[in-house]
Amino acid sequence: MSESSLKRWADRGLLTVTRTAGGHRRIALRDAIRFVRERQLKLLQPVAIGLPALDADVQVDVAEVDEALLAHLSAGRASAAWHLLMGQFLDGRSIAEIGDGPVKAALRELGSRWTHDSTGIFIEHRATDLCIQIIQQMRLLVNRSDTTFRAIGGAVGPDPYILPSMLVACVISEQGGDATNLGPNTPLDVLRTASLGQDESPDLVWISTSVVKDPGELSRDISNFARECQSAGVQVAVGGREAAQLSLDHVPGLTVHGSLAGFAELAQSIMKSGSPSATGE
Ligand code: B12
Repeated sequence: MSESSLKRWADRGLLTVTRTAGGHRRIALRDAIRFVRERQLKLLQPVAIGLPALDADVQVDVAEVDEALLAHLSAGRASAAWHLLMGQFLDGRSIAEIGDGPVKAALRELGSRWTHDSTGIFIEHRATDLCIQIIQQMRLLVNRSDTTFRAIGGAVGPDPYILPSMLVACVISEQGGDATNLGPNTPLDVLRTASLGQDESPDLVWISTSVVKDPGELSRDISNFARECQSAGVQVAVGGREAAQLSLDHVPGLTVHGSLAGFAELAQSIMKSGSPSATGE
């Protein structure tokens, strides 16, 4: 775009800018990326803003993204996988859509294609790591300093899965929240201390469940925890591959989600209602 277009957008408040001491307009990278995504603009020279070059030839139709990602992840083609997912991200696809769509589909297929022998585990670990790298980068690009709510969460108990909780944290960041991801293998007690045992409670706690050893016990523990959260004014969102196995009590503020997209709506509603006082006093 021409410099004058940029100045016009900035002056009309469409593009967030700050001023340097000398009065020049300064655009933060995350604000530039947000603008590009919201308006579905094309980034001609990503290198100019510190991103690796995006190969225009790698543009893939949305309907073919799942298949293409699976092929790249299976073969360990890191750069092709990066181009594909980052291209989708910059085209304005939300992180929730990317997680519910190509990432989940490709990994599900990888899991069913191989038995858990050495080759299968090698391919799974490599694919998981590639996705982690890409999603982590997306999170940095959507992180903002002016967050409107706080969330904390992780994958509870013996759950070793990294990606699900990481994706939830990304969705929260994309919706303007400040997410602390405690990651896999987080005991529920640790989540309790981190969320209710601190000076200031978060607005939201998320729990990811991909591995559930004892559904009855975990359901009771989460229900009790949700009650404690309720009295502190904290919402609890549960999701994950095994979430449907749980039979949770009806506790106000406790919701179960089958997808990141549904959860993004909840995060958005918390964002819109502003940061409520979460002390429960
Ligand atoms: C990668 C992988 C591994 C890696 C994990 C690496 C890591 N540290 O993350 C390793 C190699 C460690 C592993 C180990 C095992 N695995 Co494994 N693994 C997978 C695989 C291929 C991908 C998992 C993944 O990350 N998916 C991507 C995420 C993004 O998708 P998702 O979990 O569905 O999450 C989505 C939603 O549920 C939602 N969501 C998730 N959490 C939350 C939370 C909230 C709040 C919200 C709103 C939404 C939400 O968002 C996501 C996007 O939509 C799956 C296949 C699959 N179907 O997923 C098998 C799979 C889960 N594994 C399986 C098995 C059998 C095992 C092992 C038992 C193998 C063995 N014999 O040792 C072990 C068990 C480990 C354990 N301790 O329990 C089976 C499970 C079968 C079953 N139902 O029990 C699967 C399904 C493969 C298969 N088809 O057989 N595995």
